[in-house]
Amino acid sequence: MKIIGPDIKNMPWQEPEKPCVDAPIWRYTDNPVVGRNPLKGVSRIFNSAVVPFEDGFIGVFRGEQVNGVPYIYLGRSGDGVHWNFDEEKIRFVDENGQAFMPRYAYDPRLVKVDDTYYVMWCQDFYGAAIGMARTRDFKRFERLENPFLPFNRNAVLFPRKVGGNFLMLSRPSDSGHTPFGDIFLSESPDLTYWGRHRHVMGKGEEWWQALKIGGGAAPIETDEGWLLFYHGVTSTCNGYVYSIGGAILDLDDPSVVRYRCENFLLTPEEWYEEKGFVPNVCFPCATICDPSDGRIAIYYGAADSYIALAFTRADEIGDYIKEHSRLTESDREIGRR
Ligand code: BMA
Repeated sequence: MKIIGPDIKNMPWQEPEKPCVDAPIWRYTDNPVVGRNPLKGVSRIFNSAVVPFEDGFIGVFRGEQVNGVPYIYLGRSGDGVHWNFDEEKIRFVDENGQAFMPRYAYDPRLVKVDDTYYVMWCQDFYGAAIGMARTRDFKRFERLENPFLPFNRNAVLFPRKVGGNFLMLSRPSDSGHTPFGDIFLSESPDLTYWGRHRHVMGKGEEWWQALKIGGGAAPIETDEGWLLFYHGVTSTCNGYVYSIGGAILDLDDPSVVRYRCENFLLTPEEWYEEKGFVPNVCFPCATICDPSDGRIAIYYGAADSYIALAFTRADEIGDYIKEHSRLTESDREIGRR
């Protein structure tokens, strides 16, 4: 499996210390890369997204303020591992330059399409819904119309248009802790009007993803389809457990799932995943990839308290997903009823 996109030579990377027992994915040995109380007024940073920018990396970070309200903070890094955060949260403006701040904002994703960077997050729009903004320079962040009606979460744009339209995955939900949820796909010619909604994949038949799923990192374009790292959730007597799953969507019609791994790729095992504000959460929000040799770094929120990094290679993870693929009827269909 070959990744399609610009080479990123200086991406964060570490070879595995020992061979992987199951899925070919391994954690960074110095995890977590962002710890507690990272900023004055912010107790935890987690569930955040990064992209290559200029000579290094830049990202939008979910910062849980000490009053409990989450907002999005900008962070910069030379190596993708050590991060410096702006002390002030990102202040959005509307198209006329007037302040247009959401009441709260969390779980941001960050995706470059052509020469523009788009931020999507979850916010209050009379209940949990998707907010969206664009920037070219990471100085001015212009709010766009909210793409979807409430309630919805986990929106993530594809890194290029398909068939002339922007594509976005999202997970319709309720306004609470949502004990259900499938991934859907929507199209837009202009990022204002969204339609042609399609069902992509439902909660899985396997226990680890049997409650709900949600789009994670932006899909990675490969010669075999869109490689998607998503989160799958199960419900236990002691609460939800969030694991990372993998699927490959059709390149031309991503509402069709080509392969979907029946095994989780990563599940809470380390102290920073099992112990924290919300225990047992691995929540992927971004990847950085180097197409020249297939290296992939996955950024994931851990236990709603930290940011952690895991690594894999496109050909190895692609083979693992294909070898362990188990599709349902709703995965195979185009998702229109
Ligand atoms: C989800 C979101 C995520 C969070 C997860 C586990 O509903 O709120 O931000 O990581 O729950 O608490």
